[in-house]
Amino acid sequence: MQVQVTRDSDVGIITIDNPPVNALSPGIPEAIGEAVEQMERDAAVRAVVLIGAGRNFVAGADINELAKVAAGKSQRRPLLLELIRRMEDCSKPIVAAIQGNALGGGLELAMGAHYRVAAAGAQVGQPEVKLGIIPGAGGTQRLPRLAGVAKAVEMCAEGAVIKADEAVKLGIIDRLIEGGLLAGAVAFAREVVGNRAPKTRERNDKLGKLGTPQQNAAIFAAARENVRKKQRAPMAALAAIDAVEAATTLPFDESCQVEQKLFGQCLSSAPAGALMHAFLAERELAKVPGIPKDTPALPVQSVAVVGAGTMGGGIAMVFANAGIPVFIKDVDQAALDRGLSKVQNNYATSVKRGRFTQQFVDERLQLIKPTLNIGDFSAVDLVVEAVFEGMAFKKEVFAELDRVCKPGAILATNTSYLDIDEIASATRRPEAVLGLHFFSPANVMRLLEIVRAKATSKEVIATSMQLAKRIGKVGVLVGNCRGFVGNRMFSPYRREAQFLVEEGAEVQAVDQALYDFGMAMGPLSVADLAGLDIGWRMRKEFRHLQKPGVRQPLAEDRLCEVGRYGQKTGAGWYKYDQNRKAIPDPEVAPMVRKWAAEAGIAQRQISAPEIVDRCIYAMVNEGARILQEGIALRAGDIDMIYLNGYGFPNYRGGPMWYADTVGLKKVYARVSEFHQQLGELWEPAPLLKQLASEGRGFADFSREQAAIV
Ligand code: 3H9
Repeated sequence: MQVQVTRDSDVGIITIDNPPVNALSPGIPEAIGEAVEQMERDAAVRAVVLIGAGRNFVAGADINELAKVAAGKSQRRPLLLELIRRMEDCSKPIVAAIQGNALGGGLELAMGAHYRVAAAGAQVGQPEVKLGIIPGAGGTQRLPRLAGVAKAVEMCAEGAVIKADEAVKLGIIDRLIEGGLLAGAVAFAREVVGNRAPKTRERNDKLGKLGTPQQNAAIFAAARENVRKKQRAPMAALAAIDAVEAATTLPFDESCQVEQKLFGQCLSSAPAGALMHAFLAERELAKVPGIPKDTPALPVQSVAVVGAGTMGGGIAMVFANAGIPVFIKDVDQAALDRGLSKVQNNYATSVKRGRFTQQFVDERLQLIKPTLNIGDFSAVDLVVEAVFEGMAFKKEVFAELDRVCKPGAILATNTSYLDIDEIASATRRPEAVLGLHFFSPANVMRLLEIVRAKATSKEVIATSMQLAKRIGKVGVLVGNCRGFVGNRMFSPYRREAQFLVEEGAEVQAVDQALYDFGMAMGPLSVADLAGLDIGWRMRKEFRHLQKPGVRQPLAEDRLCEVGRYGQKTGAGWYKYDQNRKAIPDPEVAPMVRKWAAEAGIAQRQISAPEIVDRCIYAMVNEGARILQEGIALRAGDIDMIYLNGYGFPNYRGGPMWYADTVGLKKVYARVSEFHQQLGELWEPAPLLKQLASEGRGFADFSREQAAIV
């Protein structure tokens, strides 16, 4: 039974029991409604407690179900609005007892109760906007009545959750319960028996006077300005503000209709589909065929990092921030000192910005232990190698680590593109070797590619997946190939950005088109930030692998040849001032035109939509190959890599989701067109061709693959 009814003498108890988080899945609202009716009829019941089983009260409407509605695959909306009104109309006081999270529909349900009590550590919020929707069961109407207009606008438009003690101050929660929540809630319910049970929808004192909209006008104006500034696709946030505003200008029933209409509009919008996909895809990551959740993980109580450069230092900070002691080693004292001083500077900036307290930082720094002696690694559980990219050197490091580290210690490499199997071959423990590919700056970026080599054991993978969570990263399991998933797809994206400039597009036009598409930064600005010389060196190293006759990007190599490596040399695609602010450089276009003319590349006008299609579809076409090869387990995994590591707009769901929403028939047609115009680099991936002809999407393919496994 997902909703249980019991009694503690004169107090009826309704328990919602729908693991893992008591989401209001189909059938649950109906069952709560029946339980309320039963309480109403039971003469022995004088008050009611509504509580969730397990760690949470209710985490909201069922996102799996809402995602189906957003995708047009279901019409069924959660039947919450009527239930909440029915609860409010109950003649016996209902007390919502909140532990863990009361979010979205969960908070809306609690606001339909006459009182709310909470355990310490509980939190409440209306995070719907993060899913591209707004509260759809009266949340925008009842929250301002409890918390006041300004706070309700903020909570509904920004989606942040708040802790129980703040919720008490705001009037959302009536009392914090110390000790057992249920017993405390039952006692509270007895206290309020006989009181006139306040209906939230009738509590108008915090709304301002109805019919005098100017009272709150400044709050709404500031909120709108704020979300437009902070969010690239603020549709849901603006709708949430409109809905709260309606609460202050219209009678309850009418303003509820405004909320319903806006909720419906948001729910059928593309951003809602994309953001719900992102929520669910992130949770899917932990599901790895053949590695069940109960696969024993190895303990990771101490870590070591080889290499105190920018990457190594950042990685050491990640472990220290999670409370895990970490050695950091480099070849000489000077390198170690440089690395540590960077770490200290990073922490100092975090303190200045209010992200960490000085005490937190002092404690973290205590956990970072610099050393020149690899012998110190003999007892650690995990080593992450972050030395410069070069196979021969990496193999030497791994052979030494293998000699020094205890049996069973995991040896990970942070390489961005080298073959992990070959690195593992330098050890006698290939089962304990894998890639842990952090993204720069490692202490900030959420993404961690967990690269599985041929021999990597299930336990080592399970350990790494759990460790990713522990250190606050989104861990995505990927297969071993050049560039893994992220960089392998980024390479054609970057290649096309360069080609476009070589064919006549302005540098700024390329960046602007992709920024307007939603990317955090344009590809050429990203290249300047990362350093153009990295690709230049790599191209030189792998020149022997290039197919003769296939077009290669030339502009960045030439820019490097004239000393323009990007931000680090003050010039690349752009010029940079002393604050590293990009300034368009009139010298670049003539240089590129000259190189293009020498290479015989015809010049033409290129539109913004073509820029986007060229760059994004190049990425998607490679993604299709990655998916077919099994290098990524699901299309959603690729999307998670792009949302968390490459600045892809979350409201577009990731490159594979975006392609599905465009329709693979269309994507394939465009890729085929580019293939004809631009040659073999654009050969359509077989999977793209197949799915397009079958009228299916990458998500369908991933679902089928999962079913086969
Ligand atoms: C809404 O309420 C609309 C309303 O206004 C009314 C409309 C009429 N549904 O995150 P975790 C699953 S919109 C379905 O890893 P944690 C999740 O998929 C909703 N499933 O745990 C995962 O499944 P699995 C507004 C859900 O402890 C498992 O629970 N609410 C839902 O790190 C564990 O999740 C929100 O946006 C859901 N609502 O964090 C809150 N929530 O085990 C969304 C979770 O198969 N939820 N699951 O992988 C959260 O923020 C976090 O899950 C929470 C727990 C903080 C609750």
